[in-house]
Amino acid sequence: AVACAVCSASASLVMLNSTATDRTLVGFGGLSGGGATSRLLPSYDDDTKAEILDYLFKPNYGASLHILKVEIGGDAQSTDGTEPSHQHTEDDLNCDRGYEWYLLKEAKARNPDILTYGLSWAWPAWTGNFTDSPWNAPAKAANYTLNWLRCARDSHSLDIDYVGSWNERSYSADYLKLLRRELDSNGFPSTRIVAPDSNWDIAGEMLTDPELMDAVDIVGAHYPGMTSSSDAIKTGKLLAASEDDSTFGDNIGTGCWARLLNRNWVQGRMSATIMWNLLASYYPGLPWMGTSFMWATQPWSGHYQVKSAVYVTAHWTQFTRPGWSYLAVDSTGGSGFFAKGGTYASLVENADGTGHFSVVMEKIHHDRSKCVRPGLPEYSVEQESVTFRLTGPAAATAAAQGKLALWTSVLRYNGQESTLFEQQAPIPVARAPDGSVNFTVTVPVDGVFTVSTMLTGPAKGGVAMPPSAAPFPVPYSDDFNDYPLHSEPSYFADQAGSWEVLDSRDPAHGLAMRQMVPQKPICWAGDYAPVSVFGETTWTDVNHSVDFMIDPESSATAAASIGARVTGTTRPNGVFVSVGLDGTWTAYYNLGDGKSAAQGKLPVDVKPSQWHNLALAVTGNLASAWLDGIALFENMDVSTCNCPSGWTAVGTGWTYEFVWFDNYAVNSAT
Ligand code: 147
Ligand code: CA
Repeated sequence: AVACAVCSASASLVMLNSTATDRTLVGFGGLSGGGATSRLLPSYDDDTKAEILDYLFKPNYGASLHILKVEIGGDAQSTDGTEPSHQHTEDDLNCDRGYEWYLLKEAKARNPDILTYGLSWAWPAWTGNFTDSPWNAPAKAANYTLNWLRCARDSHSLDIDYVGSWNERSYSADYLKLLRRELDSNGFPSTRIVAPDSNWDIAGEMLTDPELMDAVDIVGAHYPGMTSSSDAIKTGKLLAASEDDSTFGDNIGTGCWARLLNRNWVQGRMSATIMWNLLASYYPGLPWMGTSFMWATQPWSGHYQVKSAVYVTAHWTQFTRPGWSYLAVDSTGGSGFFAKGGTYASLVENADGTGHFSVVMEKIHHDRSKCVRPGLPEYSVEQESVTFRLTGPAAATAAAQGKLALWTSVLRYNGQESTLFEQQAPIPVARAPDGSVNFTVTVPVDGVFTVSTMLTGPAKGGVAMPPSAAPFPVPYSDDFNDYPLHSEPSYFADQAGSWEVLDSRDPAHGLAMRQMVPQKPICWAGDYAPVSVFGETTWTDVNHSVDFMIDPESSATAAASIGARVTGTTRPNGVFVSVGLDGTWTAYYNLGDGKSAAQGKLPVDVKPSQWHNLALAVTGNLASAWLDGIALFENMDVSTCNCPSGWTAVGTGWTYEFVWFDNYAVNSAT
């Protein structure tokens, strides 16, 4: 142990040598997508959207994120829904679909230095030459990815910093090398590749394949459990937890996150950590609800929630910047473990140790920092007085200022109030005879503290509480006539397939929403047939109707469907009825099991290009459905559905078809 001259005998001594610079900080960020996790955000009013985006992205305000990672929409289910592709088909190109462009631009508007990163979960079928993998047609897949970057640059003035390959699926060295060459020869030399967005295994191949080594700039692994591999470290590349957390956003989730933010560096030498997901703006009832910095699930009420992770993240993001250098994990470096548990990680502005200096400490109790995955080995923490001995250029900076900023958070549980990102009186500092600067801090259990030379700048922003939560407004109707072309109409949460607003060319209908995906994509989750859900997962008794038109480009198996009490994503349960070009109707309770509950002949012919109306009402155990006002069945017992409540839904039957919907009306829902 090092002798402690200036501190009390009971304090531990920690050395912070600001010349012991190590790897570069990439940054701390959030992930929108993988998938459809920001789906409801665009439907909020503009002022509320601005408030939410400020909490996430505005510098010196809230989470002040360094990195925004987004999904490159692939027309297939990617956890909480589908995100639309910029190329549904090889001939198609549209640079305005979805909400990720919006989010990227809003993030950049608040912080021009925010780093941006795109990654595919699913791919349109054509990108893999209609096989099950994009790696079967690397040239097509690379051009598809390049087109997304061109959309970003040419339509949205966004220079994307990082691009990945295929989320948590196989990587292809051929693809990664080709992508690097294509990026370089097509005007994207500064867009860097992160791979493989799964585990560390690619590192071994990088060590034996120089071209692959050159192609990959950052080795990114998911849920790495704070550890990387020796091969990954041997590559010399920056390492990232390019997706992490996924833990429900209460204070335990925030504890998980705080632990990761320090220990991904201290234990695994990762210099980026990205939370899945950025914003819980998807319907409660979908998978992984609320594993996010904030919740925004009610555009109709304006209600949203700011979680403790927003301000805890500020301890890192507001006191460091991408490009700063970590101090080494070493007893004479500047990052490591405290004697009584917990960690500290130091960063300096410049690689020579000059400029600003910050040290972030966390002492979250093991049981209150568990993430959803992977398991967390036992450790213990105790309150501890720590004397830090700062040396090198940062000591001179601190001494010249005469003080260091101290900001604290202490997470509390069981209804007790936490302190979140509170500015304390600065710590007075002076040079010791040996030139060092010494300061003592008592770090409590469940505390997150930052000490920094940044005396000004960081701030705790926020606005008054938003309105309270309220039920979805019923009756509700939408004629889709007031949306931009190619946009997604409010509240429809596509779970397979992808709908967008287009001109129906029928003056009686004007704009309507059309299912756009021509065949099953290269899926990430195993989609079945297009289906989009709507409303509240708590709805039991509903009466709703929709106009539909089967597009003349559809196949003979095309159908239009409507559902109630729907739960699930790719193969949902619920009470569904489909009417098809084959002249029959079918009632069924699961989209994927191939079973029908009842069938019959249609009372009127359904032909392509004709508009019809389909209505479904479910009350108690009884369901009724109508086509153009004529009953298909009435008061049918649906108790064997085992679907007590859920969203409403529309769909295209059992195959990928182009089906239009208009005048959607929820007449009643409770
Ligand atoms: C990740 C996905 O990349 C995200 O889109 C989202 O689904 C997230 C939810 O936690 O999970 O996928 C994973 C799925 C399983 C594991 C890791 C990541 N796993 O079992 O280790
Ligand atoms: Ca219309």
